[in-house]
Amino acid sequence: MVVKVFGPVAAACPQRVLACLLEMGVDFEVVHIDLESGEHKRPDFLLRQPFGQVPAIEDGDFKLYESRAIIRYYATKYADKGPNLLGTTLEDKAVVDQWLEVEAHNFNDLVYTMVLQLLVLPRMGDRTDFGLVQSCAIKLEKVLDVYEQRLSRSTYLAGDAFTLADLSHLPAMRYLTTEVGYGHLVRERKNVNSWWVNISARPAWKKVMHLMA
Ligand SMILES: N[C@@H](CCC(=O)N[C@@H](CS)C(=O)NCC(=O)O)C(=O)O
Repeated sequence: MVVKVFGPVAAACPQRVLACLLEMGVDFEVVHIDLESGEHKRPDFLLRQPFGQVPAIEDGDFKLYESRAIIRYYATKYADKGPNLLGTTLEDKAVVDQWLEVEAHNFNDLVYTMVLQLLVLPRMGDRTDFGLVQSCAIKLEKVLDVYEQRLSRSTYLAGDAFTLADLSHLPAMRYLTTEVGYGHLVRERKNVNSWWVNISARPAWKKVMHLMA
């Protein structure tokens, strides 16, 4: 039975899940959920994701939402089948978790607000708050300075191997570098830029981009 992933392929949070499934070699099918028409707020979808957000998955009788919980689940479930995306020792795993938390709370929230303000609200006929975008960009510079330091000491965020900590950044990094016009924040930082060039060239991520095209 293939895993069902509910959500549009173009949305960042479902992309996190797709990248993980592709890395781990897990078969899946995408069940498109149309955000524009509000399908994610309808009662049948709220049974899958009570907060009315994508993604959600269905794997036989098992259902789960929250993209980072889903990637942890599949990286653990298929640990013996695919690459090790979780770290090896207890300490390695803790560092992966640390950077997953940084991604969720220090990095993603800022990029998400910028995407919302610059792309989503204008599409819905609402005005962009450019002051808010600017304040997010200033905060993001400080966050990326921390990344720059970290990546001067290791190829990947949690050490010398690609893990969920890196994978989880892929969707928002793509938005930042290609969709909202803030790619210079990455290009100006040598180590962050090399890291992004490296992780975005992974075959699994290229397949996600291909699904999106
Ligand atoms: N923490 C949730 C966030 C999910 C989320 O924000 N999904 C966005 C798409 S990337 C969404 O559904 N946006 C529509 C909405 O919030 O109404 C996760 O990681 O799964």
